[in-house]
Amino acid sequence: MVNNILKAPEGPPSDVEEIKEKSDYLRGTLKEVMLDRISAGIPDDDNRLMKHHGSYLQDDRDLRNERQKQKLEPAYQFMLRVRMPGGVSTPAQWLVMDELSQKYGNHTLKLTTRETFQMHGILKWNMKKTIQEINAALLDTIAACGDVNRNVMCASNPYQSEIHAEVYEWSKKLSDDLLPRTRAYHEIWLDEERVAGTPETEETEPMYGPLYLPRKFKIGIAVPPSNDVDVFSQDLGFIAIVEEGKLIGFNVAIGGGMGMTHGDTATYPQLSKVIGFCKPEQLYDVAEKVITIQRDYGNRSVRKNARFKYTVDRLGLENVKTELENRLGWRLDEAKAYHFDHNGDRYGWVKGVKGKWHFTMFIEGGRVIDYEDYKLMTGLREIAKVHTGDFRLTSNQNLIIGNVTSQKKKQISELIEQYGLSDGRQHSALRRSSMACVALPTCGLAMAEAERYLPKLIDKIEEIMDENGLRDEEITIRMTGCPNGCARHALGEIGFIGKAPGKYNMYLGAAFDGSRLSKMYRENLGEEEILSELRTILPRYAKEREEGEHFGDFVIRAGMIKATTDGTNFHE
Ligand code: SRM
Ligand code: SF4
Repeated sequence: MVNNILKAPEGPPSDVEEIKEKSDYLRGTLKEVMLDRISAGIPDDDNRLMKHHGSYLQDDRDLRNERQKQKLEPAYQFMLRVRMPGGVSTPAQWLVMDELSQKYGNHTLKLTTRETFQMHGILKWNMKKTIQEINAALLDTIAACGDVNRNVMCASNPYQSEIHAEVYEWSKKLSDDLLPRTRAYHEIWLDEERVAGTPETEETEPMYGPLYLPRKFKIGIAVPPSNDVDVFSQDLGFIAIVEEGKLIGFNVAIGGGMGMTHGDTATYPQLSKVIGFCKPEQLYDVAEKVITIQRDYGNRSVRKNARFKYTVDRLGLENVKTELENRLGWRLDEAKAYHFDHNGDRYGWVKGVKGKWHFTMFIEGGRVIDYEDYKLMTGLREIAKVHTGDFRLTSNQNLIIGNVTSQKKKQISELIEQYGLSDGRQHSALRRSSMACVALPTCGLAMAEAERYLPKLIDKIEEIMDENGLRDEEITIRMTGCPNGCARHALGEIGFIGKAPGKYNMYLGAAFDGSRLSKMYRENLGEEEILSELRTILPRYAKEREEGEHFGDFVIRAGMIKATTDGTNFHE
C-alpha cells in the first residue's frame, strides 16, 4: 500500500538491510555460531541479528588494552535485555533475574531507561541457558533490541492505580501484538523444531515483512500529569486522556527520538508532535499503521537517518498524518487538552486504590548491586521473597515495590529499614532527579564514562547546591557517554554528553515536564570547567529565580540559553 506521492529515499540498501534479507527471518547462522567454542565472540553479521533476539555482543573495555597487549581476543561477553512491557515484573520473576545475574551475569542488574532489566557479562556458553530460564519465568527477550518495535513503556505513577492498570494492559497488548512472527527465537534458544514447509514468504511477517523496519521503533504511553516516560522522545507516543476518572482515549504524538552524532547536523534529537486523538480500541490500529508507514518510507540506505523522526521530517507531518488516516480508513479526532507537571518519579510510600500501597525507591544509575556498605541487591531479594504484589521498573531507572497489601506493609517497611533502602529523602533532590546511561565498561559506543561517573560529579555539584540553599530543588540532570542519548540527555535540565574520556558537552534549558529540548551551553568541558560554570549559574538561579520557576526555564529567561522558535530544534 505505497503512496505514489510519498517516497522512500533512494540509494543502495545499508549493510544491515542485506544481512536481514539473507537471514531467513532473523535466523542467520546464529544457531551454529553459538555452538562454536573457538571464540567467545560471534561474527559481525550474526551480531546484527542477535539484537533482534534481545542481546549484543560486547567486550569488557576496562580489559581491552591489557588483553590486546597480551595478544588475547577481547573479553567477549553478552548483554541481554528483557522484554517487559510497562516494566512490571512479579516477585518470582525478580528472583529469577537476580539468580541468573549471580549465576551467569556480573552479579548486578541494570534497570534501564525503558523500564526493563538488562544483564551484563554473560558468556557465550551460558547464553542459551540464561534465555531458557528467563522464558521459563514467563519473560522473554524477543524484540528487546533490533529493527522492530521495542519494549513498550507506560506510566508507572502509583497515584493513579486504576488508570495505571488499564494503561499497562494496553502497553502489554501493543508489545505482544507488535512482536515479530518469525519462530527464529524459539528455534535458536528454546529448541523448538522448525516446522517443515513453514512458508518462507512475507506471510511469516504480515506486518514487518522480511526486512523488518529500517531502524528501531519505540512506543511509550504517558498518563498526565506525569510524563515519566518522556512521551515526546518516543517514535510514537500516546498520552492517556482521563475524564471523570475514566480513560477515554489517547492523544497520538509521532516522530520523537534522542540520538544524534557529534558534528553531524543531519542528525538531531527531536520531540514528537501531537497529531490527534484516538479511542482505546483504536490504539493498536494506529500503532500498526504508523509502523507500516515507517516500514515503507523510512531510510533503508543511511542508518543514521533511518529513525521515524527523520521520515516524518522528510515527508512532512501533515503528509504523514494524511497517509496514516488513509491507511486507517478513518480520521483521528482533535487532540484533547492535557497537562504535564514533571518527567521524574515521586518517591516514598503512596496509598493507591483498593487499599494497596506502593513504595518508589531511588536506584542510582538503575544499577542493582551489593555495595560494600549498602546491600541493595540483597535487600531487594529479601523483599521479593515475601512480597505478594509486583515490581515496576520506572523509566527513570528507579523501582516501585507495587501493590503492597496493608498486611505486608509492615514487613516490607522493616526490610526497607533494615537494608537502608532509599526512599529518596536520604539524597539531595538533584541526585534523586539524575539519570545516567550504562556507558563504560560494557557499552561499545561510549566515548566517556556516565553511570560510574555521574554520582561522583553530583557529590561535587551538591556542595554548590548546598552553599546556595538548593538542596531540595529538583533539577533534572542526565549524563550519557555518547550522543546516542540512552538516558534521554536532551530532556534533562542539565545534560552532559560524553565527547572523550573526561570531556563532556554541557546542555541546559530542557523543560522540567519533558516538553522542551535542551541546547548546547558549552563544549568539551572537563570536571573543573563544569563545576566552574555551575558555580556561576546555580547562585544566580538561587537568587534570581521567580517563585516556582524551574531551572530549565530560568536559564532561558536569564539569557544563558536562547529558546528555540518551537522549542524543539536541538541544533538551532
Ligand atoms: Fe540505547 C544503543 C543502552 C535506552 C538510543 N543503547 C545502545 C547500546 C545497545 C549500545 C550499542 O548499540 O552497542 C547500549 C548498551 C549499553 C550496555 O552496555 O548495556 C544502550 N539504551 C541503553 C540503556 C540500557 C541505557 C540505560 O542506562 O538504561 C537503555 C535500554 C532501554 C531498553 O530497555 O530498551 C537505552 N537508547 C535508550 C534511549 C532512551 C529511550 O528509549 O527512552 C535512547 C534514546 C531514544 C531514542 O531511541 O531515540 C537510546 N541506544 C540509542 C541509540 C541511538 C539511536 C538513534 O536514533 O540514533 C543507540 C545506537 C544505535 O542504535 O545505533 C543505542
Ligand atoms: Fe552507550 Fe552512548 Fe547509549 Fe550511553 S548513550 S549506553 S554510551 S550508546
